[in-house]
Amino acid sequence: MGQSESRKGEIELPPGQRLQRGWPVTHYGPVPKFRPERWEFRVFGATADGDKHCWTHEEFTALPYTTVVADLHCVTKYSMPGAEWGGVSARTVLELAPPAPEATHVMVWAEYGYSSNLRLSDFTAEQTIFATHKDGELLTAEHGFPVRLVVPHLYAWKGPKWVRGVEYMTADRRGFWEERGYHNVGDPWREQRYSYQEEPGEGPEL
Ligand SMILES: Nc1nc2c(c(=O)[nH]1)N[C@H]1C(S)=C(S)[C@@H](COP(=O)(O)O)O[C@H]1N2
Ligand SMILES: [Mo]
Repeated sequence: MGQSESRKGEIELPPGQRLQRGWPVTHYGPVPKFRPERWEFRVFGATADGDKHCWTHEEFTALPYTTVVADLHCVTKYSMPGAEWGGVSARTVLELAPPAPEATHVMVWAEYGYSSNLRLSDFTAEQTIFATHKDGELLTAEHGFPVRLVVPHLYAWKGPKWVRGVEYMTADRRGFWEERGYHNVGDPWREQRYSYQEEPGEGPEL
């Protein structure tokens, strides 16, 4: 049963969202070319041991594989229900490359400098996953191959496609869309779409 299905079998969507058939492609800028020999997944910033942790593509795809069924909610008001995302749980990354106790937020970095910030509590959520697959198939280039983040309980811009790294932070900082007018937290169930809706404490000063 997908997250979007209620016990009565109805699809429940966050306020203001409508169902989307198929899987549209939504992003800013070009689709990056994957170069396996240059690719690495890097965890840096406020790590527990103060070191940077890097995985090659081969190493990253050898990490424990898990699946999560979740919906994707785009802030432009469409939702794609019930996808099965497969890949590496954020919790696995946190275990293998733990943050320092002072870390409170993360910045997830993607190709071309796209980024999105998350509270550490959103990143450590059970369903947060670095997806390599959708519905059992490898992601296509336009959907984020080789790795995209999926944070099911937040709007989809919080999940960068073409992820290259995670920065542990000891204070919050805005990512790409969060700097450009989107809400710092981005909870679709509370319809946190735009930064002007932010309550005190929900984001760094603009
Ligand atoms: N690197 C990168 N990731 C991104 C974006 C982007 O512009 N660049 N757009 C986000 C937005 S707004 C959405 S709705 C989803 C769309 O994912 P899809 O194209 O696989 O449907 O990707 C997110 N991840
Ligand atoms: Mo989006």
